[in-house]
Amino acid sequence: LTQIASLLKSSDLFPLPQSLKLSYGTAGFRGDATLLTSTVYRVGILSSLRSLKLAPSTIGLIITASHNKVSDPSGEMLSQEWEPFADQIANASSKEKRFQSETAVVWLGRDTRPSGEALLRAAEIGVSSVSGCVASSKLVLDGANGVGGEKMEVLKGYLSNLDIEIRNTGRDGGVLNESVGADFVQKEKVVPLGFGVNDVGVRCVSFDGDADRLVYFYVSSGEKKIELLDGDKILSLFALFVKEQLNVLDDGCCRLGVVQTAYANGASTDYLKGLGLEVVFAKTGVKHLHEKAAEFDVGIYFEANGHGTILFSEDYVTLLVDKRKGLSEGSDECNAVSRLVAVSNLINQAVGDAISGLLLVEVVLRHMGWSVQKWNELYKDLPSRQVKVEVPDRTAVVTTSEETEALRPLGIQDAINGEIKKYRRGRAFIRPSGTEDVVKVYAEATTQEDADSLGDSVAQLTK
Ligand code: NG1
Ligand code: ZN
Repeated sequence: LTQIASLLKSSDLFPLPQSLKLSYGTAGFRGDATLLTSTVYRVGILSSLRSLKLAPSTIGLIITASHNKVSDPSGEMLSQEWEPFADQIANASSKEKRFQSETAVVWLGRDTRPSGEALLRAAEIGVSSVSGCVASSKLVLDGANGVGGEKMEVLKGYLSNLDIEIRNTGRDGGVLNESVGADFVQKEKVVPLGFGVNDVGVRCVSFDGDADRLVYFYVSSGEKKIELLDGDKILSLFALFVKEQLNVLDDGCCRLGVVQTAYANGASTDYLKGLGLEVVFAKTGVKHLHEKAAEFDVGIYFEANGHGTILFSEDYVTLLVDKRKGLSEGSDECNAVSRLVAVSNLINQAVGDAISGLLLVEVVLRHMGWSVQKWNELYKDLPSRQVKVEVPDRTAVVTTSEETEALRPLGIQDAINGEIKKYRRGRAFIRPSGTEDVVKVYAEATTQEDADSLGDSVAQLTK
């Protein structure tokens, strides 16, 4: 069922153009390149299915000017028996797809036309939506015209296993953090400059200008809309991975905890609690999260905006290293210990940074065999809204230690609670900003309209 959901979700990225009827023809589908993205995506699905059917066999999919060919393991053209399926899938609306899956292997190729790249990406998404199979695809980095892009250019030379393209390095005259970077992407939920319709489905990551935060995203449809994988989702990915290793070790003595702020999306908190994790809340600002995370053997913290890291206590790392000595090389337990020790070495435990965060996300996705779309499905964010309110004196707002409730001005929390009650899964809070002369309002609910409306009414109360 999860796989059907994943397939349906990815098919939303590539709706069938209206009034288009395609036929496999003599050696593939022909058509205008702009109309073909949705077809190539469906051919990707077909290729995966063919590979599963003939498992363990590799299928080839070649995208060339006006012909998109599927070739069988022998290297010959797709068996004629399968051509009707090719037609059906190419013309299928979401509801009609059925499949089973194990592991598919599909090799993709393309010619040198500029449109080939976007088509290849569409095929890749089709291939990987059928099974756990992931074409190990390119990562595109938005460097926010800051220091991170430059450093990644250097690091790239050492990362032979990671295909990474770097944009917004600042060399082409772009301005630091202006319509680019993690803060812009997380707050506006649109593509940064330099990204657009040619990137649909591609795994993308934005650093902020000083490269201490990161958020992932992919272009979902249209030119600007994105699916955002924010700090909460990075935290969830890391927590799941660490927990998986601890489960292998059956290590009840390790205290694993995650730290979030009031800005964490409610869906992420539910997800983490659902994993059986201890979730604690800290005041906004890395130093507060860091302090709380340090109380655990393994403490993972992230702000929704992408600041965060994993902390390992010295004692726990020593315990792991000792434990490894008694384990046989290559055993599940030994591998789990090695992975945890490797994570403790890879991640920046001083304060967290975007580069080590990126490397760990990439490693964990590779380990899970997940595409960015699959990762995104861990949970679905509740719609949220943030409003900044200018007030004569922001220090008049005093909150509880976790910033979820306002203690002053007297009576304001009751009024906020009154608004919250009007919405399903409503949640809202106000707090004085630590960096700007404003009071910040956060609201979330089950629909964007509700979140907007709750945010606006709480902002009215705050004025
Ligand atoms: P303030 O202005 O206190 O909300 C902002 C961010 C913090 C943190 C700090 C310091 C939000 C809502 N707030 O703080 O998370 O990053 O800047 O850089 O993103
Ligand atoms: Zn920063």
